[in-house]
Amino acid sequence: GSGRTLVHGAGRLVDTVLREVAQAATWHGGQLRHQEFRPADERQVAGEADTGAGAYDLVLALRGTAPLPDQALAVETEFRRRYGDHADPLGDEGFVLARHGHGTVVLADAPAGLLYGLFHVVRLGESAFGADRPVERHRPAMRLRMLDHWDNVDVHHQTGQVERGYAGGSIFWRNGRPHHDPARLRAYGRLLAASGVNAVAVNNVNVHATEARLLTDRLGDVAAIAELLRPYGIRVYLSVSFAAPILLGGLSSADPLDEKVRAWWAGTTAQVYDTIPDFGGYVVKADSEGQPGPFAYGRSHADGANVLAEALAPFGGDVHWRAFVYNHRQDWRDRSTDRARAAFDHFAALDGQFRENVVLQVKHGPMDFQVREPVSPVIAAMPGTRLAVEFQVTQEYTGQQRHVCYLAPWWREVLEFGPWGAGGPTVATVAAGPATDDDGSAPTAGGGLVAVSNVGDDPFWTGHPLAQANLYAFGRLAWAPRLDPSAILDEWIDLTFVPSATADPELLRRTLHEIMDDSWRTYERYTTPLGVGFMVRPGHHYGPDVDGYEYTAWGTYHFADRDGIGVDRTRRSGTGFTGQYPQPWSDVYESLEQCPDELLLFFHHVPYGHRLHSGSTVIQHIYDTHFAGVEQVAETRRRWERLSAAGLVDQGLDARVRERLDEQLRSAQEWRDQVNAYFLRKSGVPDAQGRRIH
Ligand code: GCW
Repeated sequence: GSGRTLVHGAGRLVDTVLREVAQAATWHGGQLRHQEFRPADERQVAGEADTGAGAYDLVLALRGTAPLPDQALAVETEFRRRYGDHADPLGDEGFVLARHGHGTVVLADAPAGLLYGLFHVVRLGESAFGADRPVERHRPAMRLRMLDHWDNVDVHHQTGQVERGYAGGSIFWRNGRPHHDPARLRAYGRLLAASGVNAVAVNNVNVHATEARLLTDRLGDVAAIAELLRPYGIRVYLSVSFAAPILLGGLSSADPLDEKVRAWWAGTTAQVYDTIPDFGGYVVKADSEGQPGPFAYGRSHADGANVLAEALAPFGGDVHWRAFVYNHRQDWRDRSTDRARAAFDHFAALDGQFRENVVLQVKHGPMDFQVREPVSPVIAAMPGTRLAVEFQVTQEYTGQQRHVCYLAPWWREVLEFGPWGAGGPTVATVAAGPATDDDGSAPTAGGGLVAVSNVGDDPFWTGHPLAQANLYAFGRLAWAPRLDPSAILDEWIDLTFVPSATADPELLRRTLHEIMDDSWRTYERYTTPLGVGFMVRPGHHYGPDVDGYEYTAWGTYHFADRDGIGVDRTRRSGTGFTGQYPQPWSDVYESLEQCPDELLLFFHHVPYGHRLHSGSTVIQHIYDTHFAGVEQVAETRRRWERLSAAGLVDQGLDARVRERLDEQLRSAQEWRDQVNAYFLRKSGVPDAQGRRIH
């Protein structure tokens, strides 16, 4: 078409929509080709052929602003016919999309909806402007879709600037100051909004001395970030120290029941909202891995969370209180302490005691973002509490952005998991909260989906260029948890590589799928078997070390000896962790016969000769998967070579991916050799296929 676009409506985010359309010259073969931008008059972006009359190729309209342009009105009518009179509320972020005759129309109730609608049009590319499209309604499943940055303002002596960051320095902070690159931050906001993310916590949950001050005398730094992200509908959150009343307020205690402490939080929070009126709230890691918390005063996590929530409530803010609490001073001889049990043991009994604006933020697994874990039983245990589920986009335990590991297939599995069995509510529905009725009467009360960010100031954003797909997939799944990971990957490929502009789009698309679709399972094959986890080098967590954590105070993870391997977490003879699950999982995991293979060693200690459902023995499974995993990485590398020989990707990106694939292959071989050799020595059972074990 001519590329004529009409934007109808007003508001800060509508200005963003206008700017986006104005910059659209490069989108999808010029479908949104723009020549002129006239914000002052009718808010339209006109193509070359614009005569000021006739139909637009694209109309983006706010429903409340009468009179609606004709094309929008036609879609509005069809929308009402299709969804009935209760169809109205699209919410703050939802939109309606349709194509009629020659125009594609996006309708929304609020400016953010228009922005998401526009990004959806971009995602659809040329197909948004092809055949007619009946009215579709899009609304996010999760009200909150947040990224937590584990960024420090200062370079921390142990964990660097970004804790568990694999993409260079922080995008927010540099050398103790805000990172002064407004264009980059705006681009980040755009990237996040295009992926569906609407909130960001700007500092590490481990709050060190400098970072604690972001709450008070350095609040201006946070406001500056909020200012740059606001045009993309992104709200800012802050990780705060529970000891802030002492550290910053000069009080002698941080006891949540102390009146002076309450008053300090209330006053400090009021100042935050004076400076940042749309501030999202606080994220708190308390009594966890050395962070201060309410235990020091004999108070509960509910007491602790509620004092912050009370301070935030008048302004509509939330406190995200993390459930990642466990004893990190364990003794491996003590078989009763079980890190997997900890979050449930600490929190389940507190259900119903949290204020309404407390969100309990629960890691999706009971452990710590391992390559394979069951779903955390806490997710099923707190019906009276708003829960947010936390993922780790940053690849701490999944290859640290040196390995290709597309995590969406796993997240999708987690989100679709039914803690009460098939057919019941899923993890996604717990995080989303009670569904919004069609009449919009029940605002969703869930805590949403949160993930630890994998972005830094790296030119490719994420270190490994292919790790961008994880960021994108997180945002998409938080918006629509039932999306198919492979379809999400297609979207990402189209948006990132614009295959239609390359010589061999099919080769490009097929190869990226071959490399990425199964990469998480491949990673699992050459690293830790059957759900054991944690066989990593202590501290930085990269590369194999089978016994690295086995005898440390942080917990014991595989209990391998000459007879067998795995952690007995049964009620009958183990730590009793299986009892934290409702039925049917409580019994399924308890039972050696029913427990799924991939979690066998998470729940059971078995002899090496134990036969899996797959027919293989545990020891043979370990050998086979490690050999196979390395083969798959070698194949991945060959596939990329073919792409690169065909000249289908940008040179800089090609060089970066090749360097990472070389390292992935080296590392995978190291994993294979260390794990196989270790278990050959422990078990004395040779490989049935007689392969050489190094
Ligand atoms: O996985 C562990 C990480 C820590 C992190 C902690 C947490 C920010 O190794 O680096 O601390 O989880 O989630 O709090």
